[in-house]
Amino acid sequence: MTSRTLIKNLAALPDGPVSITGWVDTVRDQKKVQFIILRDESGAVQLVNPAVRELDPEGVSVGAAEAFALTEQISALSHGTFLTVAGELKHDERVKLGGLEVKIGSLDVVSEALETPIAADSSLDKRMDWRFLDLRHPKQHLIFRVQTTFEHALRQYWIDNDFIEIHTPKLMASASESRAELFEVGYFDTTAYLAQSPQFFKQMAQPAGFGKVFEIGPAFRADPSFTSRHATEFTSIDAEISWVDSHEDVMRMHEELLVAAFTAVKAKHGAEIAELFGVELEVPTTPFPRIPLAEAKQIVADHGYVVPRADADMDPEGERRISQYVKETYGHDFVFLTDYASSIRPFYHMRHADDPGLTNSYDLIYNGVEISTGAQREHRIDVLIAQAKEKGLEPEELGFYLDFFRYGVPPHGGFGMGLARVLMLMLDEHSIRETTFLFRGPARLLP
Ligand code: AMO
Repeated sequence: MTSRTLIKNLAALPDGPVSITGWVDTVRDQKKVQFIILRDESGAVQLVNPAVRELDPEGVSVGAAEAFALTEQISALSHGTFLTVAGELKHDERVKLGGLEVKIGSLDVVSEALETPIAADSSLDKRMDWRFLDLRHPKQHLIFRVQTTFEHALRQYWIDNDFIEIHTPKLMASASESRAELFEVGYFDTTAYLAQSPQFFKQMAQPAGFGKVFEIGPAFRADPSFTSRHATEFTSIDAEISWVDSHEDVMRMHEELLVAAFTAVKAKHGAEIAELFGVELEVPTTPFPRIPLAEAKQIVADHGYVVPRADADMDPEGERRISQYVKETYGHDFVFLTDYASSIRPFYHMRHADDPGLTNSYDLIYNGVEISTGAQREHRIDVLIAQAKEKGLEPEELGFYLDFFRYGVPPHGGFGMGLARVLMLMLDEHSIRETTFLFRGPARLLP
């Protein structure tokens, strides 16, 4: 391995020799002095070199040729070039960037960069074409550091609460959600489908006696929409727990989990998020407000917006408005919309015992956008088959899934939550393209 000191660790070192690596952010090539701002994954530092513009004609001054060559080398450096640098660290309060500077002794160009094809004001689409360069900025790095901390905190919560982590197959023989959004792939002499969610398999862990399970993994939807919140491949955060009395138990776990994850993100990155995104991250309080969907639609109607279809889900504008109402009324960024009509929920959602028109289910809205769907599942095989048939599904199509309910299964429920959506809303970004490492959409399979 190349021996190097991370730039963020320079501050703690005494003045003296250091070796650092990174890429050129900027070069300020002045007559008498040259400055390079060098970046690595941990930060940025100013490098300095007293410029020697002409070779000493007598050749008497020791090192003059080397000093001249170094000046020429720095003048030729392009933005994005990767370097190793050996030099002398000097703490100096006058230096704006971190109060220190490295006087360059020698510099090796490890990999030279062509002129960058993107600028800060390039379109999002162009930035996506050059995503590896687009990602080279502190703001983008922070998104994925936040993602790392967020996922780690989710896992920690689940480990502390006796969950088992599962990895379910992404090649399936049938749909797990609606048949409309299925990707087909050739699979030897038959057809396979990319998993739209781990729904069936996380439920399978229930008759397997696992109790509580989670998965963070890819999900695929052949959804042709070009909105800021839809991708054809996304990372889904899923959990499923046994012995729930209703969706209320799922919501309680869900909100506790989010509090744990937001607490961790705020503790580790709160100051940087405020600085780079201008967002004062709020850790939500529990319980999150809960509003039945029908009531939520009435509330937004009373405030002047009628959700276009009375028999459908909230539309994006409705979600935005109910969030705004919840923020003004309860001071909360999250709201569970509950008790969706059976007509707009999948066959596997349990229905109310006293009103089969409603389900034990919810959507979680955060800062105006749906981030999650959860529910108690129907575990009684005869009811499950009847509900599937009502939705036009034949039991033969669901063969293996239905077997899960024939050999003993506890009541259970869970949720699925889109990782990129949570990050987008947490950081007040405008598209999940910004909070996905490499976005996949109907018109994007590259890079
Ligand atoms: P649902 O289909 O609502 O529910 O998906 C759950 C969450 O996944 C995210 N999501 C998406 N993110 C980006 N692009 C998409 N095309 C996309 N589709 C969904 C959203 C959404 O809220 N099996 C159920 C969950 C469950 O009941 O456990 C399911 O998949 O954040």
